[in-house]
Amino acid sequence: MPEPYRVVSMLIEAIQGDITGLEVDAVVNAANSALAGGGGVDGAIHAAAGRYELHAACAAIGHCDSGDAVATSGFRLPARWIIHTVGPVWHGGNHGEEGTLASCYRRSIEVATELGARSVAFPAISTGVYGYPPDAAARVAVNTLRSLAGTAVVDTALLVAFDARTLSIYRELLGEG
Ligand code: AR6
Repeated sequence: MPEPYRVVSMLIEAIQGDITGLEVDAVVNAANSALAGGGGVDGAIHAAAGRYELHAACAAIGHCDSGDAVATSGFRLPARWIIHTVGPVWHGGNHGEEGTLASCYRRSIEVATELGARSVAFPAISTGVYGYPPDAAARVAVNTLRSLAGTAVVDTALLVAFDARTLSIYRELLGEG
């Protein structure tokens, strides 16, 4: 019989800052399906982790579907692992965007659990280049993470806002507003 996971609660906290500097077990990257690197948080993570090493690790994996997640080493980041997830491109909200975004958070926590990561930091997936409205995306993030509390070894999920507006949306949803 496998050991049951013992952690019964997951702290969900919002902070503002640059995700690349965080001392957590894993940072989540808002990647693209080709895992090819890009702008936004993906560009920042590649630059901070080491472009050459991270590009090679991503190329070895090759692909990640929207809503799925894969892991690499964190290389030069303080974080031990990078969990690459691919958010939905916003097409107005009637194209399965919410389900795909929820899947990003769920799969990232599942991958973190497989790795044994206890603290995981998430950027506001899809809310930059991919155009997902920040308030709707934040609701999906908070609701999905809350629904996963008790199922994972992850005991701390950090929602990392890059800007003050996103931070205030998270705070309000978390009841800290
Ligand atoms: N730390 C934390 N959050 C950040 C940082 C950072 N260093 N830099 C940006 N953000 P985006 P997406 C925030 O565009 O919408 C890439 O080219 C940013 O303010 O990075 O999922 C990929 O390769 C925003 O709130 O990701 C894909 O092609 C959030 O991170 C595509 O963009 C997400 O914005 C993915 O687009």
